[in-house]
Amino acid sequence: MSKTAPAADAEALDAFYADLEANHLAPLWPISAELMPSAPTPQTAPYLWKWSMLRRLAERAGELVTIERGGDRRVLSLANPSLDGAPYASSTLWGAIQYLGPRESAPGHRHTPSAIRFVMEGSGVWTTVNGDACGMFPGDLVLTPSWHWHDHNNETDEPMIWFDGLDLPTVKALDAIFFEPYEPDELQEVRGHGISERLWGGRASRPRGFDLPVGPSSPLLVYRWGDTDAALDGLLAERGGPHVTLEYTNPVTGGAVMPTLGCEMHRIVAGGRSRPYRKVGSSVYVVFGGAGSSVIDGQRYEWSRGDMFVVPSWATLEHEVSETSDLFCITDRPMLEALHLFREEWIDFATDAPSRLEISVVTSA
Ligand code: 1HN
Repeated sequence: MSKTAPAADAEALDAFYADLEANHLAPLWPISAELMPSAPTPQTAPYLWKWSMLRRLAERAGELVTIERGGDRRVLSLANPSLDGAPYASSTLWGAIQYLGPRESAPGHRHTPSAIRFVMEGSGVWTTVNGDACGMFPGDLVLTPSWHWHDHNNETDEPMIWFDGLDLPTVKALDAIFFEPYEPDELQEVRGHGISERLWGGRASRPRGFDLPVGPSSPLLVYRWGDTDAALDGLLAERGGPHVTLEYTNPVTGGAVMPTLGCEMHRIVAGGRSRPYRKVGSSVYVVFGGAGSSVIDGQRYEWSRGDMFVVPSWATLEHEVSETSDLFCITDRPMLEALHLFREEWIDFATDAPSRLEISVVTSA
């Protein structure tokens, strides 16, 4: 069958297309191939930010910019240059670094986007989540789920820097953003310190005899680096490497920590290489330790501690490390799984694709 419907003369067709446009209608046939590619063709491109640059500019923000009501947070977002100036790491994920100076606090608020904090530097800041003051130390993951009150409070004499990951671009695309400042005080009243950890932080245990509100997100708000580290060691001891992955889970469901955001930690042993892999959905990686490189759709990105990089949907990903390396990442996978849109595959280059021959090194300021 012809793509342009019944044959017509050029003049009549031009008039018809003009008429369509004037009436805010768009014919599918000229754009169907672009709308329906055989596999995802994301706007999001890979990109890598170096820690030395992130650290330097976060510190400068600390010197130059105070935290006021309204602005609320000293946050530098990873603005992927492929996204037309949007302050987003990928089309679905927000990634940023946040700097909180000595004796500073970031006032309480809540919003419908869900967030995670992954601590890069400094020790002892409290993020209070619905009245539960959660201590933050390097390598810890702290959750601030959708519509939970949260403030950050640095009672130490050192600055603190962490990675912020949010589902904000997705919630924005769904026109579902709500925000509310905590009032009248800047900081919440603290009900206690580490409440969620005492209730839910045991190994494979569930509290009985407590009045436990159950929501869609993990009731455990903090995942300590010591536990993550030990779990990765356990996986390596069991399987021998070179690459092990854990997903942080909601202890109630065993599923993702939040409905919209998944969190993972990858450990790749020195000299090791991961199997080439791709999945639907994007990820933002944070190098917590080690040094190595990742080949993303044929381009090599070299990284070391603190660097952050974006892996787009359906991009082929392969890590190669010189030192044993720990890569934290956030993903939109829980959303894709909930919608039955998730796919993943491991790629055997020997038989599947010849394209790996062309690898260029990307360096980034
Ligand atoms: C936010 O509330 C925080 O609470 C961090 O620390 C980053 C990015 C966009 C919107 C809200 C925070 C954020 C954010």
